[in-house]
Amino acid sequence: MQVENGLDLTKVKPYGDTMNDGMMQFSFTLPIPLCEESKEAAKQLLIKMGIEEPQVVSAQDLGVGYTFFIMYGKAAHTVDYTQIEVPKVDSDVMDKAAVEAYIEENFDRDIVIVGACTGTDAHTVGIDAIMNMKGYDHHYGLERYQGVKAHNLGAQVPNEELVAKAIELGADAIIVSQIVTQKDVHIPNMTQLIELLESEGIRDKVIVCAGGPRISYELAKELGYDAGFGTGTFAEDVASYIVQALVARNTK
Ligand code: B12
Repeated sequence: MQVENGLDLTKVKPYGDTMNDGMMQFSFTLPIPLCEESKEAAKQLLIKMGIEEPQVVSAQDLGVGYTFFIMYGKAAHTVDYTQIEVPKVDSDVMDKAAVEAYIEENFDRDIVIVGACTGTDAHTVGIDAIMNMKGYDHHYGLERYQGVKAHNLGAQVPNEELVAKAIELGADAIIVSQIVTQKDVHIPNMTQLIELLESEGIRDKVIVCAGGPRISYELAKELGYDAGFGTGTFAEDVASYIVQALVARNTK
């Protein structure tokens, strides 16, 4: 599958200066002091990772027996881009006005969405970006949508509190933000929410979505959620998904 500029989609390599040169940049820290031996260790690591001609571009002593490296090298491997299939949200993304029109056409009531950043996670900015009236990056949040009643419970919300609020408000959808993923802390927390919804007998009655910079659609599905949203998500992405999923489920 060759094309004019030398790109073969069945054998894609990183691009540095010229097509197929394979050049990549790496940055990482090794827990050893800055010296010639640690630079050699960094090179050997890259070689073991399948990188050819590794070069140390910058090595900085972090002052406590650690060294931070920036390295270049050539990737020996390629990927077959034509064979890649990524599970992702299967709905049309509508803008705010189109979502509002869709609600007007398909529902004779407001859609109730309850959201929170849950567990020990204190990062409010992600859920606020999606829900707050002022929105994020020129995209208004759900609170501003006609036909949506959005309730943002904030951060460090226990799953029990989120479920109780969703029941009290008769939520159509629960949206969860998880930003801290160190040591996979989000996995038991996200799983517990689904278990609580199941034990309350309402899992099938609500759309449940998760979002955050390290949340993929695939992970969310694996954990029992209806959809997952990663970086670069705006309110309209999740709003479009929710309203279309409700119609598909015939929840009017
Ligand atoms: C600001 C910040 C903080 C602030 C948070 C203030 C606040 N009120 O939110 C403070 C200082 C409190 C903080 C604390 C900590 N932080 Co902090 N923090 C950040 C920082 C710099 C920015 C996060 C942010 O606001 N991004 C902007 C928003 C808009 O982006 P977003 O969250 O990705 O959200 C978007 C999408 O992901 C998505 N999305 C997010 N949620 C949802 C939900 C739904 C339903 C949907 C549809 C979409 C969606 O849509 C949003 C818009 O596009 C990041 C580093 C970074 N640059 O990302 C670290 C970072 C997230 N923090 C980190 C850490 C480790 C911590 C601490 C544990 C540090 C510590 N040792 O104390 C504590 C945690 C405290 C706790 N209990 O949670 C790590 C997390 C690493 C990891 N893999 O888990 C990061 C990545 C920094 C790092 N590189 O180490 N932090």
